[in-house]
Amino acid sequence: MPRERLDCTAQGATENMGLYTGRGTRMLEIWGRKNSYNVQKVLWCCEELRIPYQRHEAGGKYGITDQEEYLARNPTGLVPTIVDGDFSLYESNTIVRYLSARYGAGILWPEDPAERALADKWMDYQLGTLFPAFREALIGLVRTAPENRDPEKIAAAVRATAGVIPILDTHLEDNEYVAGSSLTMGDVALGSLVYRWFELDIDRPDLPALRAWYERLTERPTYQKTVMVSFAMEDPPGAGG
Ligand SMILES: N[C@@H](CCC(=O)N[C@@H](CS)C(=O)NCC(=O)O)C(=O)O
Repeated sequence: MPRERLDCTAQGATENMGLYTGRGTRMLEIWGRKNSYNVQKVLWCCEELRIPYQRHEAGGKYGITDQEEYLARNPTGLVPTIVDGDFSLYESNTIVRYLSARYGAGILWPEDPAERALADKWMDYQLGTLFPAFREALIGLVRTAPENRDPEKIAAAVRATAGVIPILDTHLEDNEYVAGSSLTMGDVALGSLVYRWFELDIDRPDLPALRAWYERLTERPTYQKTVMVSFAMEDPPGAGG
């Protein structure tokens, strides 16, 4: 992905070297629009670990993702994609795992195998259970103009989500964060999707433990900066999500 051939706009790299022990002075590069819930996982992860990064607009109205150079890095044509030195990667949860393992061992990446498996399990729950249930509501309410929405599809997705999200609530009754007493990559994978579930105008069951966890997340400046931002449709037909 030769950068000079891509029309991408760097979006303010963080300056904090913090915990980052990356290769030389090369900065992590992230491709993806900041209103994408999958891109937000990666941005939030970087902020938590104080990894300096440079973000380039891609996806939605910014395009780029259908260019040959982009597709060579990420043949799905979706965002996010990262480049870390010579290494490039796509799939947001995999990226979060990679960054956590490489730059956040003992922080977002639990060193205890059982604790790590718990974080992993909740990442898989996000991708394999929660998102499939919620998907049509997200597409309908965020990415579709009001006049083109299918209310029945949206309602079915809202009901399906209400059927699976109590699993997370029950787990959080005895756990401050999904893998125990501190924030891990498991929370990072869930946080941007759950933000949308709480913020969209939909019916929600009352789930006190989930709400308490969510409120803990909202207190973190890193979450406020990367996730608690507008995910609204930009230019119809929309590029939110
Ligand atoms: N499984 C992929 C899904 C990526 C995905 O669906 N990204 C959406 C944004 S949330 C996307 O690229 N949509 C098309 C676009 O923005 O142009 C991941 O987790 O990275």
